[in-house]
Amino acid sequence: MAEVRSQKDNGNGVANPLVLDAAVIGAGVAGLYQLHQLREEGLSVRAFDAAGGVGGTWYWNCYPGAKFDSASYIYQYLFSEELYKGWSWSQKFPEQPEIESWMNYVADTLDLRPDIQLNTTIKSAHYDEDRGRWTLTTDAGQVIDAQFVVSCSGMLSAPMTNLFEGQDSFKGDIFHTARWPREAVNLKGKRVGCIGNGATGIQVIQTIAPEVGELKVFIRTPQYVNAMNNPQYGPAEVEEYKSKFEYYKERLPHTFAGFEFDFDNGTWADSTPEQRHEVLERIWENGSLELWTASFSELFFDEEINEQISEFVRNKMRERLKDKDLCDLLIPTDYGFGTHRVPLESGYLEAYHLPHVGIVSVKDNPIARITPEGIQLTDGSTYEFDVIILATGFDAGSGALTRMDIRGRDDRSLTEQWQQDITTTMGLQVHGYPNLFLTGAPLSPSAALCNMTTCLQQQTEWITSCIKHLRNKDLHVVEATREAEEQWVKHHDDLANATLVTKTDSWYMGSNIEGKPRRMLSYIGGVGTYRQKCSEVESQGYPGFEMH
Ligand code: NA7
Repeated sequence: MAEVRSQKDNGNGVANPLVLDAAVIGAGVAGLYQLHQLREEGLSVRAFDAAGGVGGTWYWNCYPGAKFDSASYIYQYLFSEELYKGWSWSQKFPEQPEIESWMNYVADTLDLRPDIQLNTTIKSAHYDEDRGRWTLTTDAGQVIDAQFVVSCSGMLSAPMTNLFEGQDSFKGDIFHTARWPREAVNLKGKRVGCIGNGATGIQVIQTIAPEVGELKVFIRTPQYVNAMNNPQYGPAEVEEYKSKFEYYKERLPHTFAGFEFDFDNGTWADSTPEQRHEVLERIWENGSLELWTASFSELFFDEEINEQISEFVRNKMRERLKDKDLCDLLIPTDYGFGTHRVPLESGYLEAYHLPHVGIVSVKDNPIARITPEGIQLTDGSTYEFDVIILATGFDAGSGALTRMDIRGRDDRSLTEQWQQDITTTMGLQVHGYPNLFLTGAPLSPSAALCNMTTCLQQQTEWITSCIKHLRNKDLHVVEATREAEEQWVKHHDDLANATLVTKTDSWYMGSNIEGKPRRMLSYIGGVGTYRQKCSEVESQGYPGFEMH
């Protein structure tokens, strides 16, 4: 482990900064592995995280029912067989406490804790061109002087917590799902209002419905849902998936979305109606994200085919919903299946059959404000609650970065720049911000369309190789060129604009945030293709990245 120094003056007039080769922002899936890799390379490195523990998403999202939508055996680090096999999952889609424990297992097994600083929010990061180094400041006023900054701050880590007028006046408890209290919250018998029915809201609703006294769900946009098939794992199942370690390691990085499945069913166009039906039914029974990310790729491009697959899902939902009113409120008709994130669920639809659970449609009558007693709609109608749950999502992809004051060359501000347009070079760097590397950032698959561990491992490994390359050549600064960025943005947009995803409003397009530039956040060329493009850049000596 390289020594971390503190020196009197960093040459920038700051006394006693913590001097590092690399500062990693975040100690979640990406941050832990990035820290490990850079440390192995002999860099002095420290990871900083606002949370009180490691895990990132899996630390913060401790709301009732939080769980994986990726199978546990692939939401894994695959660089170490020992690490992979040293942990045994209890089921296919485990819940947050088990996932957080696994992240702690990773931190302990790799002995990362000495180089992780928790309860620390990075407030700003400013680049000094003369010195080729970054100065970071924390919420506690600590100053860090680092040659490299790697943001592992997460693509869904900036929660939309303050959305409604009057929120502070509410007399009961109000919780955003991503800021759920660490201590248990007693909802038994309480009157609960839940705003939001995305992947998060669905997990909360199906979990708390049986125990609360009353639950009203405020729905603006209904969701296509896919029933989860979640078997428990005993020793035989664990042994079975562990025996496939090499297979997953080879397979996952090269599929469309970093899962074990891919578009291997032929095309819709070339299949008979019977074959299509067989494929959809078989995949449906698997109860995973396969229907979305590995059934027929035309789903993303062809409106007619998308409509037929959407109708297949609608029919599955109709079979479970008992009355027409519920079908009208819960089954989407005005956008296509898979054009935004498809949630998995377990009993979500059935929760609405409980007599104390109801839906308030806020599509045409939006929420106006939160009052001391509850939620008031635009037409003046009010609903009284003891607890309000905000399952209202995130400023995705860019929010974690724009909430920091990041300034690159010539004092340019990333926050201001991304108010105009959100661009990156392969999601790994932004022109004008030398030695700043990104993970889980816009214009890469890890901004959304990926089994996150697959993509974050690839990105952090690319970053490590790039830093290693620089050091081997005795170079100090790397920056994506303007031309490379423009080319990447064009390539990204050409692919995105050919899809139906751009026609649907959601966080995938940034349209959940007022004033956010509308653009597809995630690269949709596929995880395998993206990886190949990144590898080419690396093997060709980093064309498009200026080094000195
Ligand atoms: P999402 O998917 O962004 O869902 C947020 C939900 O909150 C969604 O149903 C929104 O309705 C709803 N929302 C947000 N603002 C309002 C207002 N003002 N009024 C009514 N309803 C509102 O976030 P999640 O946390 O569920 O999921 C994020 C990702 O985490 C998920 O995709 C997985 O990858 C993990 P809308 O659809 O905008 O009409």
